[in-house]
Amino acid sequence: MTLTKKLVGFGATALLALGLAACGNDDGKTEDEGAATGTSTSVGESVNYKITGIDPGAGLMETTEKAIEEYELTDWDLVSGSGAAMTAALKKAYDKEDPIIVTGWTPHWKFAEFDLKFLEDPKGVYGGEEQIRSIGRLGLAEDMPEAHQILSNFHWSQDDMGSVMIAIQNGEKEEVAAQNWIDANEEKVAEWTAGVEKVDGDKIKLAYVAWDSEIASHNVMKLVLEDMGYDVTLTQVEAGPMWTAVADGSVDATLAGWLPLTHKTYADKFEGKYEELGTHTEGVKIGLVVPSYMDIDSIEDLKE
Ligand code: PBE
Repeated sequence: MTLTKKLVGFGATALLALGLAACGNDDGKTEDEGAATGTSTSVGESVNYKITGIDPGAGLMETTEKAIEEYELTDWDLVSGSGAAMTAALKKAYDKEDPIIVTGWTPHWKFAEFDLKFLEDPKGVYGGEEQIRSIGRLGLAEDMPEAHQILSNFHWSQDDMGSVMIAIQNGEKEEVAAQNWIDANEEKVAEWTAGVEKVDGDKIKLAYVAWDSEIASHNVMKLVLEDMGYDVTLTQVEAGPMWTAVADGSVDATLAGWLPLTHKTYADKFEGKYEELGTHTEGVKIGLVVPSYMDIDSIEDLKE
C-alpha cells in the first residue's frame, strides 16, 4: 500500500496537520477563485451533483441534508454508505485527480493521507468546533463507580486520537494500535485512573459506531478498563441504536457523543435518559471536504 510508505516516519508534524486541518481555510485563499465556474463543466456536473456521505444515522448526514436545503443545492444528492466506503471513494478519485465531494470530520487520518480542505460554511450550518463527549447510562455512578470515574476522567487531544487512527489505517491491528498509544502515554492514562480502585471482572459494555475516530477511542478505553479489572464488551452498532442503547440501559456507556450539534437530535430525543460524563476531545469539526486540487472554497460555490 502506498499509505504504508507515506506514513513511515510519521511524526509530530504530520499529526499536527490533523489538528490544523480542523481549523479551516485560514491558511490563505486559493489563487484562482471562480475558475470552477469559468469553465464549461460546472462543479455539480463534474461530480454528478453527488456528495459522498457515510452511514445514514451519522449526525454529519443529517447536517449535510440541512446544508443542501440552506444553500439551495436543489439538484444535489447526498449518497449514503459508510465511513469506509467514503474513504475508498475518496482514494479512488484522489489517485486520478478526479473531483469528489465527501462528508468529513477531524480528527481523521484522511487529512494526513491526502491533501484536503474543508469547504467554507458561511451560513454556519455545520456549527463551529464540536466536542466529543462520554455518555453514560443512568445509574452507572451507583452500579459501577470505578468505571464511571474513569470514563468521566477520560480526556485526550485530537492528535492523540489521530495518532491511533493513523496507526490503524497504517495496518496495525486496532488493539495493538491502542496498546501502543497507551504504552507511549502512560502518564495521561494514569490521570484517568488516578485514585480508582481495581475491580474483579465486572462486566461493562460500551457501544460505538464504526467511525474511524470512535474505533480509536473505544479500543483505547477497552484496554484501560481491562487493565482496571473490567471484562469489557465493545458493541458496534449504528448511531441511532447506540444512543438508544445508552438511554435504555442496555449498554453502559459510549464515548461517541458528538455535541453540541452533530448528535443534537439524539441528545434531545433522549434528554433525561442518560448522563453526560464529560468531554474527552475538544475542537473537532464536521463539514464538506474536497481535495485541495479542486477550485472551490465554499459550499456556496456548489450552487450554480
Ligand atoms: N462522525 C464521526 C459522526 C460522529 C463521529 C462525525 C462521522 C457523526 O457524524 O455522527
